[in-house]
Order: sequence, then structure tokens, then C-alpha cells
Amino acid sequence: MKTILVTGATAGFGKAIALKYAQNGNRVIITGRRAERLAELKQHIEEQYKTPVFTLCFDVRDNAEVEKALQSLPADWQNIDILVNNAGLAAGLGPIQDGHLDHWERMIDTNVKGLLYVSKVVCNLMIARKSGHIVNISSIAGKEVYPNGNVYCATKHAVEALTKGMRIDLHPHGVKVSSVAPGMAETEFSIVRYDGDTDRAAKVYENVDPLQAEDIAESVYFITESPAHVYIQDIVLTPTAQANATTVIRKQ
Ligand code: NDP
Ligand code: 8X3
Repeated sequence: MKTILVTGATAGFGKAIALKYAQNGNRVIITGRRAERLAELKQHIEEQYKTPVFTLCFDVRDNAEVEKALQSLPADWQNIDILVNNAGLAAGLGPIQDGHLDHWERMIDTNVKGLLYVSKVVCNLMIARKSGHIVNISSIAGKEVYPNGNVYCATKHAVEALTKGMRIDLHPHGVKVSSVAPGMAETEFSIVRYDGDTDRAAKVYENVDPLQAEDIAESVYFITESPAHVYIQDIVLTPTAQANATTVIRKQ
């Protein structure tokens, strides 16, 4: 039984990733800001899969909260084998000249600084045990830049650079670092991006058969469960209808 810590497990990819590892007999530490959702998921996993769950409710943007939450883990729960840095968001979609400072700060603070805060604590726990695997959830927005994506794309490019840097620095310590870069996937992502506008969010996935959160969970699981001598560094996955960030064929 491995111990997996998933950030942003209250919805979307993070929830599906937690379920995937739990289904396969692992214990999971699930985190996010919405305590009720964490409690519901814990109850569901424990009843359904009979595997232990620990919940940590914190905001990844606040380093003091991150450190306090992770230090509150009982000693044996600190033996984290896999960290999935998944918590993140896009806020807004528009030209740089019209950008909102609040959107920029939320994205940079969550997608970049939050990932760093969590990784700093967890990678040191992994270094002490000379083993571990960190999977960063990037995006095709980390591989390409698309019109109006400016700051979100910049944060995911930062995730790509950090993944490579962490991979080099943690290599001598027996800790692997990989990334998964999905294209269009139907979660709460677009609802958050468009500030709760569900009609606008639904249009993003109209006449496309988008990725589902479970597809991303499969990729993360495949990466960490490959044989010890295999290092899967990066997976890019899109819906079949999507060739790149800007090329999508919609059904007529
Ligand atoms: P969702 O909106 O469905 O889920 C986002 C998760 O992140 C939630 O659990 C949310 O929890 C958590 N989160 C957001 N902000 C914070 C914060 N400040 N502190 C702690 N947790 C936070 O989106 P997805 O599942 O789609 O997104 C997951 C990741 O995948 C993100 O990094 C996103 O950028 C990336 N991605 C998404 C794609 C897509 O098309 N859906 C494609 C490529 C990448 P809570 O609100 O409870 O705190
Ligand atoms: C989410 C996918 O194409 O909106 O990262 O950037 S995209």
C-alpha cells in the first residue's frame, strides 16, 4: 500500500486521481479548500474501497497554511510515496491589455507558488526516505501559447520548467518528477475560468468528445506504477478531436 497526496482533490482530475489510487488499494491524503467535499470523498472512499483517507483542508497559496497542514500529518502518514501537484485554475480568457490583476495573481499564486510551497515540504520528506515520485499537472497551455491565454499559459510554462528543474535536482535523491499535460477536459475548470458562467463553460466542450477526469487519472497512475527502471517523464494527452491548443474539429 502506497501513500498518495493529491492537491485539489475536491473536484475534477484530483478527485479522479484519488479514486484511482484508492481503487487500487492505496491510501490517500486528499486536499483542497472545500472541507465538505473532502469529508464526502473520504466517506465514499472508505466505504467503497476500505482504504484509509486523510483530509487536509488548506489553500495552497498560503505557505504558512501549507506548512501547518502538512506538519499536522501523523508520522506514518508523512511517508508520502507519490505527490500529485494538481490544484490549479485558469481565471479569465482575454487579451493581456485587458487583464485583471486579481486573475493574474490567483493563477500565479495557485499554479506556480502553491505548487512550490507543497513540493518544498513533501520533497524533503521524500529525500529523507530516498524515494518518491512527484507528478505535476501541467497542460497543453504549458507547451503552447494560444490567443488570450497569456498568463494561464505562462503559469503552465512555469510548471513545465519547474518539472524539469525539480527532476534534475531531485534525481540524486531517488525522487522522480514527471508531468502530465492534458488538453480539453470537462471538469469544473471552465466554470471557474468563466467565473461561474455555466452556459459559456458548456460551449467549450460543445460537439467535442472531451477528455474526462478519469483519462488523466489513468495517465498519472500509469506513470507512477511503471516498473522501477522506467522513468516516464512526460505525457501529453488531448481529446481525439483536438490536434493542438487551437485546432479542434467539432462534430457538425
Ligand atoms: P477543477 O476546477 O475541476 O478542480 C480544481 C481543483 O483545484 C479543485 O479541487 C480545487 O479545490 C483545487 N484548487 C484550486 N485552487 C486552490 C487553492 N488555492 N488551494 C487549494 N486547492 C485549490 O479543475 P481541473 O480538475 O480541470 O484542474 C486540475 C488541474 O488541471 C489544474 O492545475 C488545471 O490547470 C489543470 N488542467 C485542466 C485542464 C482542463 O481542461 N480541465 C487541462 C489541462 C490542465 P478547492 O476549490 O476545493 O480548493
Ligand atoms: C487547460 C486546457 O486548452 O484551456 O489547461 O489551456 S486549455
